Amino acid sequence: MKATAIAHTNIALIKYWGKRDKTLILPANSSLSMTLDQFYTETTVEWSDAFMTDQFTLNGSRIEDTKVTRFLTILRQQFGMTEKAHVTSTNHVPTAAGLASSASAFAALALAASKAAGREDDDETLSRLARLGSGSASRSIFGDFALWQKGTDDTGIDSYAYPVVAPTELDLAMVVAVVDAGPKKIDSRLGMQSTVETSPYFEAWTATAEKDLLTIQDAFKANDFKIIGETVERNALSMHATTMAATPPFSYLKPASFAIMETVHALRENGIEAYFTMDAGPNVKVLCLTKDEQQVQTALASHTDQVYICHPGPKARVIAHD
Ligand code: 2P0
Repeated sequence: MKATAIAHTNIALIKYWGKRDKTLILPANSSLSMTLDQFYTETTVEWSDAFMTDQFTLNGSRIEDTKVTRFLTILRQQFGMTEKAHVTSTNHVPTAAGLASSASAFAALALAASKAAGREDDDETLSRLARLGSGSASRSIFGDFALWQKGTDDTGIDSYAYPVVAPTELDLAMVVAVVDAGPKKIDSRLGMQSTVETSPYFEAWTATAEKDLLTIQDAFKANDFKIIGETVERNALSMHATTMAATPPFSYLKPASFAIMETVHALRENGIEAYFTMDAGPNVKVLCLTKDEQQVQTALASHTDQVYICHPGPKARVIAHD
């Protein structure tokens, strides 16, 4: 009753921002992501009726994590089990870089928990399970590029991710610039909720995101990197605009984030196709072609000494089981 799984982080090119159901983690809009090769979580789950309580150890320290506790309860319901779990996770990300992600964490946990329970869940089922832990985790079940369809059913049965064919003629890279000096970020779950409840731009955001998703899928098929990049950048800024109009207003972006955005624009003016995106924190991720990745890295290195070149990464996988 024990298994170990690895899942990689993913970065949304078209963002998930806002839920239509908080309990089932059903999104207001569909999203599309790239899984990264560099950053991942490795998680071991053991189920046993000899355990009195669930236990969670992260990076070597025992901790209480309400999201993990809640998720284990959901998994027991889904699996029809009563056993408690001991969970051990290690995040393989640079320390204190703000890159540890609930996406890789809950995807690895869902897969390890399922395998340890002796199940053979398919990827669609695993994606739905991971979604119940954290929305973006639904996409980390898959490698390369994944689309999380929002679904329309109230039960969540049709809200899961699936793989998207990568642009066949483009070798994409994502260069991550870490800007993590500021105070603790606003939790993405709370930030999202505040946006849904108070931002007058929220409705416009969901409509825009659905359009951006169609645009980027067409651009993937057409191998049109300019359209892909412009859509990614516009979508990210649209998401961040919703937070600035919330009550109280807030932003995840810092002066250093804006400085890096300027650098990305300067790269484009010099003929290097590079486009930025930002999530629930100040780090900036820059989408470019692999032929330009070194030049992008050099440009970003003038802002921070933590710059990582990433490529499309593998799908979640079991690496050991009883
Ligand atoms: C995304 N983010 O699509 C978006 C863009 C942050 C900005 O998914 O409440 O941790 O656990 O479903 O997945 C971060 O939110 O939120 C996120 P929950 P999650 O990647």
